[in-house]
Amino acid sequence: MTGIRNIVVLTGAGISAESGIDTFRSEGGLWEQHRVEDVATPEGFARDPDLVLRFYDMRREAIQTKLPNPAHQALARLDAAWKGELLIVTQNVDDLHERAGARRVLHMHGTHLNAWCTACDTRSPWTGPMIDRPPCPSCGARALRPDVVWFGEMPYEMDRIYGAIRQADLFVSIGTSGAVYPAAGFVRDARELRVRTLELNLERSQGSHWFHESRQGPASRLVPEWVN
Ligand code: BJW
Repeated sequence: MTGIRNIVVLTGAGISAESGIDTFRSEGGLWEQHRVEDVATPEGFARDPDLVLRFYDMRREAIQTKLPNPAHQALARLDAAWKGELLIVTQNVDDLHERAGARRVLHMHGTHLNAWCTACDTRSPWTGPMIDRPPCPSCGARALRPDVVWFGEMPYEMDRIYGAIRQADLFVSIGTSGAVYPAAGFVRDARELRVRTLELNLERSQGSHWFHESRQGPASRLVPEWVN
């Protein structure tokens, strides 16, 4: 990676697919089994909290049985070795980047492993179910929800992400369909700033044509090939 000092890596569900975690928009993916409006919007949660809490309880339990794959491990190696700036911006709510050993990770769509108390606005580490309406560890209110970003809500740490893209020499997108904004727009933001862009995805995505280079294949092969 000659001439590259600062890197922003965006990851999506495709990087965790080979760890056995369902993607959203692939055949048989989560959005074929559940209506987005029902389980991934604040309105859906207000209408039927039990449905939403069950959906997230099931996924929270499942991710804890999964393991990082060679793509997460390769990014963790890059994170440990890279002397310049590096930011791994993940849309994923699993913790497989961290469990592989990566440190410079930002969860723009939140995490399964936090509960957010809508009464006192505190986030607490959480691994168990929420369906039985447990009290908030901070204030005791029974007002917990998954700490994830639903449609219509503002993704986390956008200023930090745009700041990192402005400083970047290279933007790499891994395992994301490019269907969900604002993440889907990062490649165009990067191009406007004359940042080099690379896509690693199983197939061509909705945004492939925006990248300087797009490589197709499984993340477990493409990411180690790119990092090494
Ligand atoms: C592999 C692989 C392997 C498989 N190896 N690859 C009209 C125009 C523009 C925007 C909007 C619009 N109408 C509404 C909006 C806004 C809306 C939006 O984008 N809607 C679109 C549907 C059009 N966005 C929002 O509401 C966001 N908030 C917002 O915009 O706030 C205002 C704002 C404006 C400007 C700046 C800042 C803020 C919030 C979006 C929240 C998304 N939430 C979810 C759920 C999170 C919690 C949970 O997990 O349940 O996030 S939805 C879901 O999609 C999840 C994901 O992070 C996200 C992206 O999915 P991802 O990761 O790309 O997965 P897939 O399944 O789509 O793709 C997987 C890819 O991997 C595929 O390409 C496969 O081929 C590939 N793959 N195996 C390599 N082995």
